[in-house]
Amino acid sequence: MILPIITYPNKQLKVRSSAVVNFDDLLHRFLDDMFETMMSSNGIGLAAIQVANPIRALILCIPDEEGEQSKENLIEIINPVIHDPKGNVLYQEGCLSVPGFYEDVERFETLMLQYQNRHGEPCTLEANELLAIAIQHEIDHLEGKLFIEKLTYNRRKKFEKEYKKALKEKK
Ligand code: Y12
Ligand code: CO
Repeated sequence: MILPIITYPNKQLKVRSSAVVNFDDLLHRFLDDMFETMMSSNGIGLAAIQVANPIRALILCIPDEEGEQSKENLIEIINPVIHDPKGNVLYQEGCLSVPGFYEDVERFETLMLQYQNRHGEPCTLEANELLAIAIQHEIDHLEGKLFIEKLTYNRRKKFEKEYKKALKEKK
């Protein structure tokens, strides 16, 4: 089932998500719906709060060298914790909850991630490049933070003006 994606400035996006404790069928069906929703919107990452569920779950499906996304590359990440972040990198980010806007954001270049999979099993992964950036972007969602909050004052002002204009034109 494709779920509606909440968009900025909806206040729900500011909610801090809570830890997942039940790794049951309901969670599995919800993760399946998140995948369908993300793929139907051409996303590469989606946090549960973006579809109005404030739980610490996110999914990522990084495209391969040909730019193709396949379910084999889907990573379901629950209750994540970042360890050992290193380096800095600038990347132009976009977000399904801030449609139509892309901005350069600074992130750690590499990191280690501890998380649980859909069965509650502990997992570890080492991330770099786009995966590391996407993990940080999605974990920020779990804290109620959007990438636009990392912009400088002037860039944020410019964004707000353009976004408001785009919203008005949509109506
Ligand atoms: C690097 C930077 C950010 C992330 C987080 C995941 N972000 C996305 O998956 C963004 C997807 C996105 C897709 C769009 O296309 C459609 O909606 C059809 C899009 O375009 C518009 O809204 C017009 C914007 C963002 C991971 C890695
Ligand atoms: Co996002």
